Amino acid sequence: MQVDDFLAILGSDFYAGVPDSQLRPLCDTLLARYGAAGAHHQICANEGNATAAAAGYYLSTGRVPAVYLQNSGIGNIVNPVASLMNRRVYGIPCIFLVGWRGEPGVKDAPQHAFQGEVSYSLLHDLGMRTYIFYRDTTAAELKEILQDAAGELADGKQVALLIQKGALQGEKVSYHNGDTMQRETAIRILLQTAPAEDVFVATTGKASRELYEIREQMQQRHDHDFLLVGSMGHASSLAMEIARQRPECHIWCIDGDGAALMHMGAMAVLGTSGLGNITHVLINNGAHESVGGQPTVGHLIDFGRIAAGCGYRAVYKTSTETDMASAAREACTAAGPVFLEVRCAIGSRPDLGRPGGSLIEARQAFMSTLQKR
Ligand SMILES: Cc1ncc(C[n+]2csc(CCOP(=O)(O)OP(=O)(O)O)c2C)c(N)n1
Repeated sequence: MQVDDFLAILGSDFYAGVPDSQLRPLCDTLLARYGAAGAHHQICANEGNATAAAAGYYLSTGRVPAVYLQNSGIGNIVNPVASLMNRRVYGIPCIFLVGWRGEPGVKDAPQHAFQGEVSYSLLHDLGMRTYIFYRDTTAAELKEILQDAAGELADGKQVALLIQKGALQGEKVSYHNGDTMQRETAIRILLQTAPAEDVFVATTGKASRELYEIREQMQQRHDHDFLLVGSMGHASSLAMEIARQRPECHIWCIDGDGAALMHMGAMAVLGTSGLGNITHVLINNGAHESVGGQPTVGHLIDFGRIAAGCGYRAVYKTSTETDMASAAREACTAAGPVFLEVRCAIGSRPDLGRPGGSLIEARQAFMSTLQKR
């Protein structure tokens, strides 16, 4: 279905969410119509925040809001759905539009398999009447779904549409910022600068895929890298604990601005950890590049000052290849926790691959690297 028709039938006039590649036509259309932050649309730092923003909209207007998310974000909505919106609490109606990655029977990356399998039951267990929006759902069928949902919403309940891959269509928008360095270039410079024995933890999305491919190109093994293929926003916490348990290793955490914002409290805990052997590299393209490039607030805030305020002992910022190499060299010897912000363009190679092989084997290889030290 064309996204314009979908939105016309849905009829909500407030949308909050976190972008998703499968919901890209919806995200792009909302951005084109309403911008990233306003009275009709708000891109949020995480899906739980989006749920709370939707609740605020309902409280102020009495109208039913919609929240959009990839099913990976269901975990983030559990708390505000169960303890704020639920009918036994405040009874706040809301429509959840959930991109269905890892739908059983549809080929997808391993981190989506289990999440895809349990999405329907998780939404159901959260008390939401859940409808599947298929690739061939018609306008008449969507209207019927919404008629059925209206009773639930009027009763202060929430409903969900679990949206199949390819079910929404629309014009793709491409996003740009004023920066020029590619994220892949920045990651390559890091690998060329860091001593070979250093360990890397990389965030969800294309940063991990690029790290994997650069290792292939450099004919290096993958056993010094841990890729957070899922669990967006948690790379720095995982890296922090490796740094603490393995003080003889230097850990580089390659993070994204969207991911860091998603659980920004992690920076306060890492920054005050006193760990000397960790460098938190924030690739800041001001966008959710991996799912289409929709904006974050990453270019509207000062991460360096936030990091300094959170206790990081050294803070660097770069946007050029030359600066990047010298900042990375300094980070190798500075007492940590070190924070290195790297301003990057929005973009990636169209032929970027995905890590091959078993994730369990990758985990075992990584653990042996840590245990050998
Ligand atoms: C909890 C959760 N919400 C949403 C997603 C979908 N998702 C995967 S990568 C990504 C964007 C990450 O943005 P950023 O950290 O800025 O990195 P970039 O892609 O720009 O390199 C999103 C939204 C996810 N994997 N998990």
